[in-house]
Amino acid sequence: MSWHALFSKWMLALRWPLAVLALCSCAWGQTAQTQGRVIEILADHDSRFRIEGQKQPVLKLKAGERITLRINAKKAKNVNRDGAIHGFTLLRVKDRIPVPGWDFELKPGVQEFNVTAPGEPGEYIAVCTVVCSEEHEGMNMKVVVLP
Ligand SMILES: [Cu+2]
Repeated sequence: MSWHALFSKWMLALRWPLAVLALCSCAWGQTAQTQGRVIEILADHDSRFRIEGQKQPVLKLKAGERITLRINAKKAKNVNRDGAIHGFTLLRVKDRIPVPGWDFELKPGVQEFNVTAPGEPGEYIAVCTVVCSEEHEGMNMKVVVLP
């Protein structure tokens, strides 16, 4: 048997295990992998964003930094039709333009999002996008992007 024939036979035998392996590693990458710092945020039942140890939470990031947001969401008063209880969207303060890749709906419980900080230093604000209670308009958090 030639080397080539042997190789083909070997690849044929391995194709399913390899496919399964590729699929698993892909799923793992999407669900369980965090990147960089993990920042824990509480989207609370009283329509406030909280970061442990901070009275008036300010999220400080480095421009272009890759992080994982781990957000624990607790239901306030209202639930969206799709089950979202809060939202989390990042806006640039000077023009309120949303930052691409930073727009999430939050379901009850803990969820993780891998995001990249804006490349442009400055002031940003994270706002809730679900009308979660009459306090909804005040549900926001300052985000500062440092050079
Ligand atoms: Cu909210």
